[in-house]
Amino acid sequence: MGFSTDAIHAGQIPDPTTGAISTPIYQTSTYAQEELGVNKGFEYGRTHNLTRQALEINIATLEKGKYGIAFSSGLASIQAILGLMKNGDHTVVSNNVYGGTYRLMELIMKEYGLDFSWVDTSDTKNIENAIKKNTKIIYIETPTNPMLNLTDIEATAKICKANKLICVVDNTFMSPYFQRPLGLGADVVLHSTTKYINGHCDVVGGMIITNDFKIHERIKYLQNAIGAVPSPFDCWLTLRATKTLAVRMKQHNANAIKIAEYLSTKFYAKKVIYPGLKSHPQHELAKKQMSGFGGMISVDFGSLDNAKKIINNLKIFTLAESLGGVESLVSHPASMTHASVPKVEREKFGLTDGLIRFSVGIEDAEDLIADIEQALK
Ligand code: P1T
Repeated sequence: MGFSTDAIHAGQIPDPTTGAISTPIYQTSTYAQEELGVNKGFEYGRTHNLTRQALEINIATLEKGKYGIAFSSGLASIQAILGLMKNGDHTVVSNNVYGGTYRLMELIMKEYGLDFSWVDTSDTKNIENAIKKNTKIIYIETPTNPMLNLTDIEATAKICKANKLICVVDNTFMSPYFQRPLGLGADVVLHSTTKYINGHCDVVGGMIITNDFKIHERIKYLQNAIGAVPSPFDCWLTLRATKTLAVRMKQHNANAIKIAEYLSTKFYAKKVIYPGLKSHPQHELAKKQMSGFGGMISVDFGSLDNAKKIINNLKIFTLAESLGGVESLVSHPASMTHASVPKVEREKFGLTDGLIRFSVGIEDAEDLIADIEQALK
């Protein structure tokens, strides 16, 4: 089936009683059991929920994966992935990832005996060089948040196969509409569904997708054992949102191309970073492994002072954490999403105090450009 047909139909469970076309919100914490040891396969809300199951099948289908496992946030899904490791195991990670991912790995899980190496994975030689005897996982975010660096997924997956490692890809910035890492050889894909997949800034959620039965079994076990599950209502909202994922992504992409090209002509913008621009050092890789360039643009305006002035003067772009919603947002990564990454580490990969991140929404591009134009003035 095509992407939109799957998005609208995969995993949808019509109400068995009435045939309601919208998957019901099974808002229950537990299930009546007929007698001791006899039930309908549903025992407790943390373990089983049909609205959640519908969402898991839906998103797994969009990623062309067999299994989807839903979580109450993107970070909860990353925590579950780290549950594939044991005390003393090592992971190689992209040096630029979402700040919360860095915080969870380096500032929390390290204290529990997990080891991490932070390398520039845009050059896959750095990945090979960082592999140790105790390495278990190669974890890449591509494109990265907020520098939009790409990692070659196919090449990384090959390195993982050769070294018997698990290849994990955070696909949040592209969504399955523009990039499907499992088809390129990755073992595990994860999403902060808070972003493009839900796309309306009204749900926090996460999802893990895999084709590997053993990984699925372990993650499913952790989902129940740790208990960071999404509510039935959040699952229903996200399920409703995936139906329009294709149309939203096309519009995010079309708007972002126009805005990135506009910003590239502006003298104040020291550096405009967008994978769809020919000036992006990995534009060719972007064309190879993605079918679009997405809605995220990062721009270095040279100083904190310039960044502040522009952010404070934007009217349609709202200053807020998060991204990927229909409404355009702007953020200052150094003081917001990446504040837990030490300044010296941030600046190593170009995340300066003058950097602004635009999450381009699906409003009219002319209005968004006019908004930036008046803020620059
Ligand atoms: O916020 P949460 O749903 O827990 O997802 C965490 C996460 C994981 N991966 C990526 C690439 C992300 O961007 C995020 C969350 N990012 C933001 C909140 C942000 O504003 O960048």
